[in-house]
Amino acid sequence: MNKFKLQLDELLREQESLLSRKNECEGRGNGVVQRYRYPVVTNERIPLAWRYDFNPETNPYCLERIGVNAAMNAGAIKWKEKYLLVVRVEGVDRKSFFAIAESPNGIDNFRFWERPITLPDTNPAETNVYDMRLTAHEDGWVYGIFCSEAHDPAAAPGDLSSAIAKAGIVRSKDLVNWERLPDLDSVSQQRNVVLHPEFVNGKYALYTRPQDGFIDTGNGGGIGWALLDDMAKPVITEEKIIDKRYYHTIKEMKNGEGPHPIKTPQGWLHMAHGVRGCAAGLRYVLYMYMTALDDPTRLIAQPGGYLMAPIGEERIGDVSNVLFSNGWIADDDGTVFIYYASSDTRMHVATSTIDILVDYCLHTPEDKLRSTYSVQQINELIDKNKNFLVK
Ligand code: M1P
Repeated sequence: MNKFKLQLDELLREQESLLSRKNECEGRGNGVVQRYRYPVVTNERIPLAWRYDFNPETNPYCLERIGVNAAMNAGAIKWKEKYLLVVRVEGVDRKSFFAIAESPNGIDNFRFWERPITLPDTNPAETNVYDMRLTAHEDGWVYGIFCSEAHDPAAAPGDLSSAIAKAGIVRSKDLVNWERLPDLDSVSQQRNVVLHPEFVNGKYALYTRPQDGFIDTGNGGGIGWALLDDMAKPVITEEKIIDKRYYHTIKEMKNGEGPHPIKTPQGWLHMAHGVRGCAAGLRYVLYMYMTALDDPTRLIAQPGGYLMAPIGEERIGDVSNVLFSNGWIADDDGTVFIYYASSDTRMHVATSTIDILVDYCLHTPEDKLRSTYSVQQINELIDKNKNFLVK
């Protein structure tokens, strides 16, 4: 056998053993979520046909021709009994695009469809696209809302970093063919925009994240809410903040809605990311909150602190100290698959149940915003526990 074929076979074998490796639950943890040991999608799992030229005449050294840097921030949906991630794949050229990886059980064996998603190219200024949230809306379409980024046309000469973030919108009925709708029209920049799955007062409802600049949210006070008459004419006329940021909390600097909320008998269950600054830079964690069924803008539960923060190898990557989630799947039996990326590098899964997440939201003490109240909450728990001490 020639050398080229040996090398290619070896690459295929190595990748297959990675793709087919069974994932393992890491144990009970704090009881709320169970992490799984191995990442579910990484740059190494990107199909070799996307990266290698398989022709020995044009690739005599069997070199990778198109490198992939990261596979992260995936939207998620259950589709024809399969667990699908719309992964943000980032090339070594720093451009991101979307590609669907599919698993039979939600925790391992994620394999990419034959080709990445080809988005309709409607705006020549659009340079980068990322972080798609999927919503199977009650109108019958599956919508994908993502960040569409362009160089700021008003940037001073020589300023090659200033950028503009907008919400791009696509919809599909088969997840293969995507119709591009106009970008969301908003007075501020927007990232982390998410479509609510139901009509609210006959309108489409969006979770927004108004921001003054490309990085800083500035006056944008937190996660917002806006109603639209028509997804094909998406203009924000009014926006209100429903989940605010506060001083000295996990979301002091920024926050953003994760995937669309899950409907439960007790209310809408939300997951979001919160960002604070520290000497090591920005720290991104995942947190939860709940809103009322009859008014998805009314907060009914705000468990204090984070649900998940980066641990172990999750803490290290391209942008270290980051957990980010824009996809989860609630199964009919109540299992919730939380898909999250660590440090802008790789995708993981953790599981929980709707009942446990609701219990977590309704019974975790709120952040009362001062150390003295934190001690008070612990003392209250100790007092309560006195009658139940196990000898
Ligand atoms: O690098 C961390 C994250 O930063 C941005 O999120 P946010 O707008 O909330 O700060 C996004 O670029 C996201 O993709 C990235 O994971």
